[in-house]
Amino acid sequence: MANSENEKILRKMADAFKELATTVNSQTADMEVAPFSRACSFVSPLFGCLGIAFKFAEMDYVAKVGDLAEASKSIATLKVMLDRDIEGNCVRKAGSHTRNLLRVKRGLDMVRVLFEQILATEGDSLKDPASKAYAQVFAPHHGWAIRKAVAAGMYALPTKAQLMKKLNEDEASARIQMQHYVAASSSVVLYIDKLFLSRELGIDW
Ligand code: 1PW
Repeated sequence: MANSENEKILRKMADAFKELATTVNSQTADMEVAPFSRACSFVSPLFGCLGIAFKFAEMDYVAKVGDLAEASKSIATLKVMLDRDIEGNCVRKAGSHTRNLLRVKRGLDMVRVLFEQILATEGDSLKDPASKAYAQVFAPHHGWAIRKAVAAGMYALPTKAQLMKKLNEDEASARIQMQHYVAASSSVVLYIDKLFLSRELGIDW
């Protein structure tokens, strides 16, 4: 059903990430927490469009983006945020900003792979694109129970046509916004990976 709340979800995501990517690519300024968490919040409604089975993914993502938005009130940049957790010896602690950032980054990356797969796949089913995105980004970090639940959720995904309708897009306009998000989010994801790796925090936990 068309829903005015869902108006231009893809465009908002694409525009917000294009702006972040411009900052990253300029290499002159550090990425700030506030615009980053704001851009991430534009991705949340997409999870909601993927069906009831992804409600848990949405809740987890929204909570973690909310933590980053809260952090942005007192911490200017992602770099400073990581450095504070390093100083506080709490990088990997459950609920730390750094740990939440790593999870949120995975969410962004999974959506990037999902869009890439949708763009490359014929047909109306989202099962293969979503399964591939999950397998590539999250599955290596999830235990058996979560992997099983996600696999079950793949059967409750909307079709591509249903998703387009929820997003208020036709296929042509959606493809363009997805391509923009794919390009922009990969710069942002790479930037975050480099932040972690330059501080020897690892990205595989
Ligand atoms: C687009 C196709 C749909 C695939 C959706 C896959 C979503 C997978 C995320 C499910 C997450 C819900 C369960 C929560 C898991 C947490 O244990 C975990 N969070 C994540 C994002 O991996 C770790 O969170 P923690 O321990 O740092 O709070």
